[in-house]
Amino acid sequence: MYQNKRISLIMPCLDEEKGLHQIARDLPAWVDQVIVVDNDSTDQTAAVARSFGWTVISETRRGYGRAYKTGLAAATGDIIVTMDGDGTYPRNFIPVLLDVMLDEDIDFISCDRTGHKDRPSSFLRVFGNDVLNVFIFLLYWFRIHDSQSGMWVFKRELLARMNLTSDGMAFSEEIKVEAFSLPGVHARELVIYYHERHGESKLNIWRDGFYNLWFLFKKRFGLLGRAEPLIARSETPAPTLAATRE
Ligand SMILES: Nc1nc2c(ncn2[C@@H]2O[C@H](COP(=O)(O)OP(=O)(O)O)[C@@H](O)[C@H]2O)c(=O)[nH]1
Ligand SMILES: [Mg+2]
Repeated sequence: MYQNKRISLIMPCLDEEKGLHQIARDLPAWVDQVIVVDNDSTDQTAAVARSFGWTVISETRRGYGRAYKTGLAAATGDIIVTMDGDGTYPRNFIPVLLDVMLDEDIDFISCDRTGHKDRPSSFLRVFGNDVLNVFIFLLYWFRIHDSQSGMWVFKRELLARMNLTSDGMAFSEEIKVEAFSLPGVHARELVIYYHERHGESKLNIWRDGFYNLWFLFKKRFGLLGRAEPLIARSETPAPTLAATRE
């Protein structure tokens, strides 16, 4: 619990046993629920996650977005935090992000890696991210600096209103497009640190880059239809009174 809110952490994982060890070392103890969505990893990802007392969901259908949809549907916290299982996103930023979220009544925070000068990223990745950011602006009319970031902090109740169709890497931009476009939702980007990765990236820069660009067009022009919401509206909790930190 943090400030009387239950916190769920969701991580899609494909061969991330090393990253999970690193995450477990400095994950705040007050995170109530940790869900690892595994896709038949060939290393000890599932066993390592269980050894920390975390919930492992085995998803047979491949894909980053598919894993997220399964994990998010199983989350029970009031607030959801997401990150890769590779250890790149900063666990010690979680309380800061939650403080900002609760103090400023933000519904969705997207973490921005682009302010970090030592960001371990190739030119192609930065360029591809920038191209996608520009197209998001042209197609959806909101400005974002890191459309491909995998760390988000948001109120679980938003899932009842989001149209999340992507099973692949485009899920990351899609959840932001939804959050920043939904009427009445206060969405913000905040800068975070970002660390070197353990293990190999599953991103295929050219294939995923072009696919994610094409995805933005398809979604904008209504070619993707509507997906079932991940949670029912009735599941959303009643508003709670502001409370003190645990
Ligand atoms: N369960 C599952 N996780 C995936 C899949 N593809 C990627 N991931 C995980 O999603 C996260 C993001 O992928 P990553 O390779 O780090 O992408 P990058 O951050 O863009 O280099 C990592 O924790 C991966 O292990 C998948 O098909 N299934
Ligand atoms: Mg990663």
